Amino acid sequence: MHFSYAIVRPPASTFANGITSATLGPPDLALALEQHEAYCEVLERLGLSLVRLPPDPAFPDSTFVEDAAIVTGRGAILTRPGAPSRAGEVTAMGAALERWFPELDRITAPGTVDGGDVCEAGEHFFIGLSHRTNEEGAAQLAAWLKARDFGSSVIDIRDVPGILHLKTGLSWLGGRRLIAWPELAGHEAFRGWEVIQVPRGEEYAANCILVNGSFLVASGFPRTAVLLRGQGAVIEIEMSEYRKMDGGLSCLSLRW
Ligand code: CIR
Repeated sequence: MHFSYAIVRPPASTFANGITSATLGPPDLALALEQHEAYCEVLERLGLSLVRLPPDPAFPDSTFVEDAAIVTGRGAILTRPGAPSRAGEVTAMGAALERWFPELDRITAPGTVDGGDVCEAGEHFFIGLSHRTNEEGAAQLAAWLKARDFGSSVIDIRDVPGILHLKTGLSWLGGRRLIAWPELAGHEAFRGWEVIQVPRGEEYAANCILVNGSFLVASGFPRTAVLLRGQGAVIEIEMSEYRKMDGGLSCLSLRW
């Protein structure tokens, strides 16, 4: 899908208080802001108009805008994030999206969904069942997608060590191609798909995005960059401060 818009939100002063399992030390806010701006410039260079939400110190993880909503070519739905500290992020996201999507739907209790668990692959969506997205949430989303003529399949990642969201370990490369962690690559949901395995030691780079013909990938993962270059243009983006907070490249923007 061709993207025209993206919502972004810089990290707030409280960024280091967000949830993380990483042991890479606290993020440097000034550097995180610099990296965020560089990320935004890449999106603008690729033709997207950015909707920039103001940083909100009440929500340390709110820079990860992708988790609060799912936007498709056939409508948008607000999620119900699985981490209690992130639930309120949906309010600002709803206010921002309403202008483009007046009929905004939402995941309702007891369902929970984090957008990071939802991997769009053209007409099909892979939905991760994780410690953030529960069965009820996944079922609500699958029904919502079906009503819009999208297919979906659910992938249980709850027992995969080290994976926060499905998209931590899976990205769509266009067509019927995916890139995935080796642990996920053999899943039955990928029958009929070509799955490129991210090289061992470069797992973080499996979270990449295809934006208007270019692959955006975290810098510092040369073997993955070579694999992606075989598929199209590659733009590397420094993500070090977001990685410290378990954040992947995709979650810094919500694109449509
Ligand atoms: C969290 O644990 O919720 C945040 N610190 C990181 C969220 C990253 N989001 C994503 O990968 N989609």
